[in-house]
Amino acid sequence: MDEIRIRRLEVFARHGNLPEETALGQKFLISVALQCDAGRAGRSDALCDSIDYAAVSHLIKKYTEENVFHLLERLAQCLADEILLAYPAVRGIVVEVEKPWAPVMLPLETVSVRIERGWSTVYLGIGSNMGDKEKHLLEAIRLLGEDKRIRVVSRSSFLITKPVGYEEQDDFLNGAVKIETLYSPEELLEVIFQIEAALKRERTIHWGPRTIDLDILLFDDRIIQSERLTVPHREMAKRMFVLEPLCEIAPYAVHPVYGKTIERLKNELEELQ
Ligand code: A4P
Ligand code: MG
Repeated sequence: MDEIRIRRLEVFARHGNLPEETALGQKFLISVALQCDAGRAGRSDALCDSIDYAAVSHLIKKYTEENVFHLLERLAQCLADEILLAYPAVRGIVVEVEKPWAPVMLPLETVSVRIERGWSTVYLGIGSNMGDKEKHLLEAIRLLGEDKRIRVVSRSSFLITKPVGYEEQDDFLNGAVKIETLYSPEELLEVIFQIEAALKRERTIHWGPRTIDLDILLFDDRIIQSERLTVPHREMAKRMFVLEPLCEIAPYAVHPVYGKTIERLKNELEELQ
């Protein structure tokens, strides 16, 4: 991907863990690489088609001067967030913050923190089988879109499906949603729990009736297995109520464990049924 770079912008600010650092201030050198598509501006020669590095430099200077943090990690994270939210065309960013006068009492050139952040592409499965099911699905999507760190890109149509697993319950309404997010997978899971709580989901019967269920199906091409999270969703390849809506919006997304497209997984499941 193309990059626009700002190298070692000098800012005098007060970040640091020691009282002297916050009282006296010191020099910080800030570098960023903005990942974006420079092709359009390359053809049009118009600044409105690109990202104005002067404006970004001023944003960095103002933000760094006006805030005070203990850690360089925090400053780097906040700068990444500020820029990614202010410039939707920036897909990803590398931020490096150097502190050449860090009070280490040793002859070093500089200390620094370098981070990479960006928008991840995520597919969510959504389902409801209680009350006004369509309203619950639409409300969940609305709440996702209200979060500034989430952009809802598209959604499938909603399908009526027979319950799988615990069968003594009402039919489901299922769909799939494509989002872009600045959250990590664990953070996104927290957001999902909050949305489920807001829609009064109660965890009673496993695989049982629910006003809303949100599952992370795919998160970029990542494979995650932690205590709280398995991505891609463990059951997705066996479930037509997941593959059918997902195939509608992402037929060529690839399941990173099986190395197959969603369309192919769906066709294979159809043959088994
Ligand atoms: N968890 C692990 N990985 C993930 C992930 N990728 N996305 C953990 C979301 N959560 C994940 O989920 C239990 C725990 O899974 C969470 O605490 C999280 O840490 P839950 O939503 O609380 O419980 P659940 O939904 O009852 O269980 P589970 O295993 O998530 O069930 P599923 O897979 O969501 O299936 N039939 C039809 N036709 N349509 C449906 O939508 N849904 C289910 C539930 C069963 N039958 C259905 C449908
Ligand atoms: Mg679930």
